[in-house]
Amino acid sequence: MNALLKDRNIVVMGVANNRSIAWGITKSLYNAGANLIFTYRQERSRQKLEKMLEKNEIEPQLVVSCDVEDDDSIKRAFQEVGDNVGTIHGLVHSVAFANTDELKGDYADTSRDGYLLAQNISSYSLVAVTREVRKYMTEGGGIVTQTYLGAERVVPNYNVMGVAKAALEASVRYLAEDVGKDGIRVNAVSAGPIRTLSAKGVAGFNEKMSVIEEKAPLRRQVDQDQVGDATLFLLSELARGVTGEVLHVDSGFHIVT
Ligand code: NDP
Ligand code: N5H
Repeated sequence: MNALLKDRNIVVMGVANNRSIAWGITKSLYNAGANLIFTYRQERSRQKLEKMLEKNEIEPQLVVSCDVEDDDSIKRAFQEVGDNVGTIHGLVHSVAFANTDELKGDYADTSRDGYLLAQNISSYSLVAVTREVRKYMTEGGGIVTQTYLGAERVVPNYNVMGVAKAALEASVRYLAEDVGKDGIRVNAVSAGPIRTLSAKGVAGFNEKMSVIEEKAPLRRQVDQDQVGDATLFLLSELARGVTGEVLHVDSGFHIVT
């Protein structure tokens, strides 16, 4: 237990189950004293989340529906959060989506619809959400999103998602400039492979995991708790001088060849 986020109202988007990166983040933020607000898309995710919160004796401030494909849904969600908690001090964006059949084979075969879908949910959503949440971040604060090395390098199979993450990382920089004048910082965590619901069944995932143990400087897997603590750091005053940054939490894998 620490008090890095004591009395801070933080919105967490993207808990689907107890393997979600956003759930690892939830535990770190809760242990730092944050008041937590959650958004979910699927009813199944809401049910799982509420069970997990109960089991871990975490009392949420609010749980609201938010489909990031839909501007009205985003607007409604943040209005409801703002009406309930007043000031928001932080936001965790941990959502992405692409069609599974476009996460393999040639990137050149990506369809227009599939490209736009990945960009819409995985990248544009950060822009739309920042626009809404900043209205309630009247005391400054932090926004943190989740990205992957495939934004910077060609990682086989990551394909359309790599291009969406590249746009997401560029958005982090442009948004950081926009909201910096209001004392709001925008950063990303670039995590190594973690076995989650999204990662399940995608081609090449197991190989990507095993190479971390062989090649990364720390020679061990990355987990949700490590990403949680790095996200906590970026949301806290400890990172008050950090914005527009992509922080790798990948056992150092990105520095080796
Ligand atoms: P999860 O499957 O646990 O989480 C993905 C989340 O995205 C789900 O909660 C899902 O909600 C949500 N989501 C998808 N579409 C929408 C939408 N239209 N509106 C709102 N929410 C939506 O996987 P992860 O925890 O792995 O993924 C979280 C983030 O971490 C993603 O950005 C991912 O790219 C990133 N990441 C993951 C890595 C990994 O190895 N796992 C590595 C690096 C980055 P619902 O289920 O309710 O639809
Ligand atoms: C190089 C790799 C492995 C290959 C690429 C994986 C990319 C995964 C990202 C997206 C988010 C996965 C995805 O959209 C899956 C969906 O098509 C199907 N799944 C679902 O609908 C589930 C039920 C819901 C909960 O999922 C979502 N997203 O809503 C990358 C890996 C080494 C690292 C990795 C897995 C990165 C990443 O960005 O997630």
